[in-house]
Amino acid sequence: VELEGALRGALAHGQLAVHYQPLVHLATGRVDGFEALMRWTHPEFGPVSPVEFIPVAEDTGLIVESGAWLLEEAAAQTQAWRSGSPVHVSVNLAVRQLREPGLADRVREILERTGLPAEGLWLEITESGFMEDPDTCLRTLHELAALGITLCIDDFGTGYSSLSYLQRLPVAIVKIDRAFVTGVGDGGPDEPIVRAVLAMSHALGHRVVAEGVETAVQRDWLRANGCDFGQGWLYGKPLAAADQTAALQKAI
Ligand code: G
Ligand code: G
Ligand code: MN
Ligand code: NA
Repeated sequence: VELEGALRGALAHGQLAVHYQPLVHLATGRVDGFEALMRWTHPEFGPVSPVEFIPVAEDTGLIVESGAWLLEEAAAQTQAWRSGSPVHVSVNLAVRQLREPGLADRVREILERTGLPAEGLWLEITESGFMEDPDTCLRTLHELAALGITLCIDDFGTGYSSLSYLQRLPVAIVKIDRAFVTGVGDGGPDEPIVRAVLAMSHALGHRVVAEGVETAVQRDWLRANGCDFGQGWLYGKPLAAADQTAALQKAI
């Protein structure tokens, strides 16, 4: 309850910020885009982890307003970057947002206002997201895909993974959870699983992002096994937009 009031205040008083983490095309080492992540710095208590405040924002419905704010901020920043290089931005969608009537219209309006083309926007959803209200969610996902937006399944392999979603949802990207990426390279225990996810995703025409890439050994294994993109501390931590602009100038 306390956190809820503080979060309302944060939204009203500009305490929320967007950080960006690079997502790299593994074959070339070039930055293909960024994941936008919400950050909150409380004037008294300092940084509050999204692990704490995102669930509160979801439960209270504040995620709808703060999520729309983040999407517009991230779209405007990315459109500014695109004058130099054709990057995309990937934004997390909470279940609550996905169930909001008129989400696709709202997203379309944000694209129009910021000038970001639909091809410059990826939206990440989790598998648990569409379990609650599959009909509404599926309809919304189809509307978003029809706009030309790229949809991603986030944290793949954890939670309520269902293989049928891989085929039934209009997604183009599968993001393999960091829990599995940690265990690849040097004969690590998760190599068979990651190989299988890559084969299955590619057979369905999806591209694959490995999350949480921290070492060159992991990167080399992922590249050798045909993974399309990597994201993680090896390439860069989430940082303010100004700090990522420099990263765009070079291949990693
Ligand atoms: O960035 P970090 O690892 O601290 O984020 C922790 C969790 O919070 C992750 O699961 C991430 O997806 C989620 N998260 C971060 N920013 C947003 C956001 O803007 N919207 C939603 N729905 N989740 C976010
Ligand atoms: O659930 P989601 O994938 O959106 O969460 C992304 C979160 O993962 C971010 O909060 C980010 O801080 C964290 N993260 C990103 N890269 C790495 C990494 O290489 N290692 C670890 N431990 N966490 C990471
Ligand atoms: Mn994500
Ligand atoms: Na993830």
